[in-house]
Amino acid sequence: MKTKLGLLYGGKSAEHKVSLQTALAVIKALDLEKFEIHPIYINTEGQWIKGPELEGPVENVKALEFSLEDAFTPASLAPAVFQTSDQEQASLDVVFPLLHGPNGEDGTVQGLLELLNLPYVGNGVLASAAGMDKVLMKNIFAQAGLAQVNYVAFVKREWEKARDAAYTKVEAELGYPCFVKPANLGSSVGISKCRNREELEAAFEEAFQFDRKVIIEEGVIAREIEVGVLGNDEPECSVAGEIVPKKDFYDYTAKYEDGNTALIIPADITEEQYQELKEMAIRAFKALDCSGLVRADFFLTKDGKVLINEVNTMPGFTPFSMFPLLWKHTGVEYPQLIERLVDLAKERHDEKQQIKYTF
Ligand code: G1L
Repeated sequence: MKTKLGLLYGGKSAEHKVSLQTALAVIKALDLEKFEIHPIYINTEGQWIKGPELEGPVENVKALEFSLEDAFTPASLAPAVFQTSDQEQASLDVVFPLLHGPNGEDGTVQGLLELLNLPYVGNGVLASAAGMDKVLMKNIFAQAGLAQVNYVAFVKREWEKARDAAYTKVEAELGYPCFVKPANLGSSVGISKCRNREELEAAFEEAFQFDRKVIIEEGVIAREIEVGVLGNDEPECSVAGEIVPKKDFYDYTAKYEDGNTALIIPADITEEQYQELKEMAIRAFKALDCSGLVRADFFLTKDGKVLINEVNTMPGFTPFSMFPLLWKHTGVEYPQLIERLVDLAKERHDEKQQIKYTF
């Protein structure tokens, strides 16, 4: 029996195009002997449109951007698009959500899939939501005893009531340089580097445009190292990779280029550093109650200290993104990675079905 895989992509976010490109790459990699592909497109208006089952690879993203006229289910009501046209058959076996930002990565879509009792790839409601909030994530890391940069956080109201007290606290606990960021955004808008009080004031104004909660992190001089984690209750780590800003990498022979950065895989770090990264990545995965996958991002400071920066519960996922490349170098090619994630989704769902909710 083929696995009926629902592919959920598009979405009402800035990452709409990235999501489409990722869906295209995933479709290309799927073995049609093993999978039936049921595309579900969320257009930029936020409407859910179920397309026809895909009988073969598609040429370009245009073929994935359904309009309401060619919809199998002209749904504004999401659950309807999860039914297959054939009433005899069950609905989808597994859903693969390829969505970024609010309503996709923050646990809301995962919540819908839970209510429908459908297995889905990747992190659940709790990990997705906690992973979207930098303050919550860092508080959980702190509780798990993970080394990280110092940080402070404010909600808008606190800052409005006592601005100077907020700035003084930042200066006393972190000093300069520091980074001011909106707490809840997966992207890089509203982020500023501050070297003095004047810049700090402007940075607070800017960040509060994007969120009611702001985090300020100590600036460190460090290399950026990432590892991929894959699994459910016994997660495993990939090799490590390094992100190098392009302006710095003339002294590297970069293997991959990605916008303004180069990816070096495997990262040139010591065996001790790699063991520490792995141990911390797994601890972070468990602390956030992750499932399926995360990309764990670290700082490696000048004096050799390993600090966790964040985990990404929905990392870039084209064949040229860090997470798939890390696994490729660990011996898991892109199509196998996708199949493994689908299996992990089924396993987690099966296990959950065994849980008793009444007694
Ligand atoms: F389902 C997975 F595997 F968990 C998953 C889902 C989504 C992995 C990676 C992503 N990433 C994205 O959807 C994106 C960052 C490419 C979105 Cl635009």
